[in-house]
Amino acid sequence: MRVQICTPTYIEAENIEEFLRRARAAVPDADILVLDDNSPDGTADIAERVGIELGQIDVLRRPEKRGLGAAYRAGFAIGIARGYDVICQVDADLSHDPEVLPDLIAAVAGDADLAIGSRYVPGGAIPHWPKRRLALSKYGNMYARFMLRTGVRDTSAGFRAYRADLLQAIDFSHTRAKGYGFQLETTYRVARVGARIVEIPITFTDRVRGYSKMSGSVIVEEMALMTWWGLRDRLRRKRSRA
Ligand SMILES: Nc1nc2c(ncn2[C@@H]2O[C@H](COP(=O)(O)OP(=O)(O)O)[C@@H](O)[C@H]2O)c(=O)[nH]1
Ligand SMILES: [Mg+2]
Repeated sequence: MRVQICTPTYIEAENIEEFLRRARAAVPDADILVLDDNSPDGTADIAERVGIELGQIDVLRRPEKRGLGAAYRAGFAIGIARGYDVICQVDADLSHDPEVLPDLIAAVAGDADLAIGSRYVPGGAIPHWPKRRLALSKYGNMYARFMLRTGVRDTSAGFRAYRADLLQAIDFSHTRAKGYGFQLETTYRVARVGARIVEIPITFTDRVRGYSKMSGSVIVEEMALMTWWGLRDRLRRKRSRA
């Protein structure tokens, strides 16, 4: 099975080297693709240097900061074109423990179509998040599950392994979320095609170095998309009953 790991970066110079070393050790056979949006702190240069040393690591240098959704769309398209069987996504800030990657990949090598590293299933945890961030994420995910009817507890998680076939089946390249809403949009599409999703509990460690790029506009986009899709589905169900 050929595996690709997609890692988006924006201003992760302090984290990218340790991330790549740990990821390389955790999944020695996988190819890693760093998706950098022209970070002004030289993240891409570090990734390239470490990549040459460790092997099987590519860096896609994107011209400007365009948001997580756009970075993933580019990375997944490369993964599909290169014919990988499994395509993973993981953050570079070490919030996602690269050592969990083999478990996510194993789930997809089994009978899952999508494996999510989940903070909100039993055994999952976020030990260090401030109360406000925790509440936002927790209630945001409850709202997502209610609106989108995915059955998934951690819809906004960015730690995942996909069967490449599934990404094609959900037509990922035509998703529209610019930012973090990409996770919601893909989960929503996966649930609608009836694919098998498993959630594997993870401990999400708050980043020790660098800063979060989550912003108010990200939250507004997520809320707007979820509400729009959820209401549209309810309207459609009502019409089809009438
Ligand atoms: N390429 C790219 N990566 C991004 C962008 N925004 C965030 N990231 C990366 O996406 C991952 C998650 O972002 P982070 O700021 O840690 O979000 P948080 O964990 O929700 O606080 C990290 O690896 C970031 O460097 C972006 O606009 N473009
Ligand atoms: Mg983070």
